[in-house]
Amino acid sequence: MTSGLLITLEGIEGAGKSTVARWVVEWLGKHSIRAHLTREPGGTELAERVRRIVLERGSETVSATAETLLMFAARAIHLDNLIRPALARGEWVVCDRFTDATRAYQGAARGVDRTWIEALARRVQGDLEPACTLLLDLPVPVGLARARSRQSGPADRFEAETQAFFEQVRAGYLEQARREPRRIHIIDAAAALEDVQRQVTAVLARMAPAAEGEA
Ligand code: T5A
Repeated sequence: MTSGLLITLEGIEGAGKSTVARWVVEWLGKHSIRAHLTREPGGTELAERVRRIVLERGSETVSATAETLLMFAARAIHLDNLIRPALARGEWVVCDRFTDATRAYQGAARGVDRTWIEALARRVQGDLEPACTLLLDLPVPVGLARARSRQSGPADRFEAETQAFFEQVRAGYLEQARREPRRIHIIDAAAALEDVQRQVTAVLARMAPAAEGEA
């Protein structure tokens, strides 16, 4: 049996990751590829509990170091219990955020040492890397306006951050895309949803042989 592929979606708040991730799973299904939709931090019952811990705004300080360790703890649980088993069964996994988020948020924006992040990534992931990453890129004010327009409860620890913080996150993502242009595909996410879907289709069609010629 061939092993499945891991596709990740990245971007700042409100870029449209969740919307596009759902659409990617549907698109793959139409091309006879069974894919799991999941997210980070979270994705399994235990990892979702870690998500609540790392996102909630409580009275205690959560340092950038603690935040990084919690992200990788959730990732290790997610990999062991959902991602690796699915890939081993030959299924695809579509994940809303993965290690590039740690590089952008904890690395570029919080200033956590890049070498340490890469060492943790190697420890937790081994040689598993996404086959393809869709970086939904858009100006920060546009993303924040979209995110705020559909926000229901109080802001979490990240949603409460400043525009300057998210500019650093965006710059971190774009820098990562420059480092890995073959894996990370920059999608213009400020465009209308249909246009975003067209851009994503062009990438997916190169990965899913059954859909050749559709791009
Ligand atoms: N985090 C995560 C880290 O710091 N380090 C890590 O390692 C990881 C894994 C939670 C937080 O965790 C941090 C980063 C995050 O702050 P999250 O749950 O993914 O991560 O949270 P958000 O990014 O806040 O998710 P959002 O729901 O805000 O953003 P999405 O998923 O990008 O946006 P989506 O799809 O919900 O769309 C937002 C709105 O825009 C509309 C949608 O309909 C929706 O209303 N929309 C569009 N409108 C116009 N045109 C388009 N093209 C549109 N696409 C979507």
